[in-house]
Amino acid sequence: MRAVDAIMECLKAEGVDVVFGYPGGANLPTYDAFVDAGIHHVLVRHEAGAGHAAEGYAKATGKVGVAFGTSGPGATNLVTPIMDAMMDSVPVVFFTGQVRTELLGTDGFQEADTIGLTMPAVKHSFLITDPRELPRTIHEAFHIAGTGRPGPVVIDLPQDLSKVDIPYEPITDVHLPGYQPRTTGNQKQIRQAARALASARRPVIYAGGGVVLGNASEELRALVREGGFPITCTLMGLGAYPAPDPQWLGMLGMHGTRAANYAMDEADLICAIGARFDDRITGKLSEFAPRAKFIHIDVDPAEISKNIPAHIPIVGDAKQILPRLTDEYRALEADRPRLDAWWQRIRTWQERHPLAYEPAQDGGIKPQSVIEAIYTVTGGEAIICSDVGQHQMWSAQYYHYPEPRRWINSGGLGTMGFGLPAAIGAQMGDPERTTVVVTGDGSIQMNIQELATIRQENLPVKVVVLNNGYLGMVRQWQELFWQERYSHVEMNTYGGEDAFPDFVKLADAYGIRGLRLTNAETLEDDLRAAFAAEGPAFIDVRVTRNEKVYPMIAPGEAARDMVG
Ligand SMILES: Cc1ncc(C[n+]2csc(CCOP(=O)(O)OP(=O)(O)O)c2C)c(N)n1
Repeated sequence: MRAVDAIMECLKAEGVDVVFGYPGGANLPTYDAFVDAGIHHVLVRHEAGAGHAAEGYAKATGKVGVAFGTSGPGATNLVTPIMDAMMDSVPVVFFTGQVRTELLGTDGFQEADTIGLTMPAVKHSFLITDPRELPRTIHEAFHIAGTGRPGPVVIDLPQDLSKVDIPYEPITDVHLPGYQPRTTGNQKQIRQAARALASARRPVIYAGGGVVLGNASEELRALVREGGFPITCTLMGLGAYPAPDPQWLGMLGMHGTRAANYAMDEADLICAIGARFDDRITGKLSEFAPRAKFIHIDVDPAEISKNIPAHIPIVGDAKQILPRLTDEYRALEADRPRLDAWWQRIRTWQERHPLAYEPAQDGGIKPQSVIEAIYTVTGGEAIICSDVGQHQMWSAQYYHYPEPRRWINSGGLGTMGFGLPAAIGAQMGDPERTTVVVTGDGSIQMNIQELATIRQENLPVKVVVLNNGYLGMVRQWQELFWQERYSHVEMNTYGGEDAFPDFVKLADAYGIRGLRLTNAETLEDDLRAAFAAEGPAFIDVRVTRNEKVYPMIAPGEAARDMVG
């Protein structure tokens, strides 16, 4: 069988039902194989779209996403999603075409050193030199991408090798002696952690994206409820614990709630699960949680004590460790009233500092109110795919995620242009659920061409642009930290009729229903109608222009010094 046909067989054996990609000279043989493969291939309009769509699919389903691109510019266009998948631990296998082997290293047409270019951004990569190795390599790639700490794997396939005939047999067992993720966790350390939790007076559970990736949300809930602990999640962890819930403090970090950040500041014990103490969480590291001891549970040993020294490290899979931690804790029969004073303190912060914003004076639409309206209209049941900027932070603050995998965003790399293609993947992975893109007028223009993909696949994705005419998040920083010296952040001058592009017309050009919302009073009804109509929709919401995301830990400051 041709090597390229073997690729298709391997994909089917891995249970792949949809892939995203873009053809070119170097991967032409692979595209020939798609003709007969019976695999749903989605033709995106830019390879970055393929990579982010594969990420969105993986984030929504928990399965391994797949993206294809050709050599040279196709592969370099995949570099951003590869890095994005690395930063957010997203399992994606990227297939790149490569020039013929005799041309390797000659600066041949459309040649790029894909393995070299992506080396620091992958979990693993393979350059195929013997096509007979291809099937095994593909199964190994899926195994590596999806197990342990998930991540991107690149398979670079020279064009000539992809055309030869190879023997093909399905490979069911993958055995990689050098790759054995530790999953079970050390029982002694788990017991030690339970004891620490049982004696702490001001404990906080701090959950990250690892809980979502590890499908450990139920197990997290059990521990939090058993101990009556306060819980906060990172941006990546939203939905790991249901919001709103009395034990939920809201998100922590730069734009987290005061209650969550103050609780971390005063905690005597922090139990971090699948979280990496990112600088957006800790603020000034030397002043982060100065009174706390740390339990750190993570499947990746390299994360433990990377930023914060862990007193009780536990390497392993949260799904396996948390039930054992809960059992050990239960056996200790800790007395609950021990936490009464702590909860009283937390409740005071919550009452004093709820998430809130000023209503608009002039009848304009506040961006936060758009997120609240989306929450109401979708009953909290949608998948929200956000881009990067203020709208992302408002989507994190004002939409209350009841379940994991409903909140899809580029957390680590912070990639503008992520939201729309990610929604393509999410919608295909979970077709029954309403998928909403919340984006900004800046971010949407980074991958707006994927509207054509949405049209072609007839996906009922709803795109909501919080159009403030600015690169709002950058504007906010210039306003707060650069003495209002606004440098290149104004995207258009709406207020008059000269707003550009005209998103409604643009949507129309792509064959998608476009509408503009300017009336705060009818906002919710307008959104309800737009969401209820069949098919995709592109909704340009003109929001108040100078709004800021609050509260905020200023860069380099300590959490207790939050502003706003
Ligand atoms: C690819 C990329 N380039 C630049 C940035 C830096 N950046 C972060 S937020 C932001 C502004 C985003 O503006 P917009 O999408 O309009 O959203 P808003 O903040 O106004 O809600 C920029 C430029 C980025 N995150 N990604």
